[in-house]
Amino acid sequence: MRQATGPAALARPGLILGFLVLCGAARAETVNLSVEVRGGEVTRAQRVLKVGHDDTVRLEWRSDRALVIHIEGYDLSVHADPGKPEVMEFKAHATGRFPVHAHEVDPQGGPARHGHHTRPLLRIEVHPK
Ligand SMILES: [Cu+2]
Repeated sequence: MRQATGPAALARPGLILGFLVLCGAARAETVNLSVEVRGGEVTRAQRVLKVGHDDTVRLEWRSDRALVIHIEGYDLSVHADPGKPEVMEFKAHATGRFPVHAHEVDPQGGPARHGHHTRPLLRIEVHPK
């Protein structure tokens, strides 16, 4: 059978998938992201952060109040204070969808309340390449 060429061929899902697998396998990137938390919320555009499998993710957090920011699954956390950006760096070794929670810090200096009953601050999606 003759192979179709041109835009029609590119639109075939199998070809596109093959293309992504071939191109993505060798190159893990470093992804720099900056997230601003205001009043315990992020902008709509930052509610889902997408990265690729095995990328090195460098995530900078800014917050207008003291928070402990915690990525479920990866179990990473940072303590973000107003005027003091914190950077989280990790390799996205596991694919999937990972909720990120912001925990209020006790102003009295006690331990951060830690519950995951509330809506996550955002989600990180790690996509296969
Ligand atoms: Cu948590």
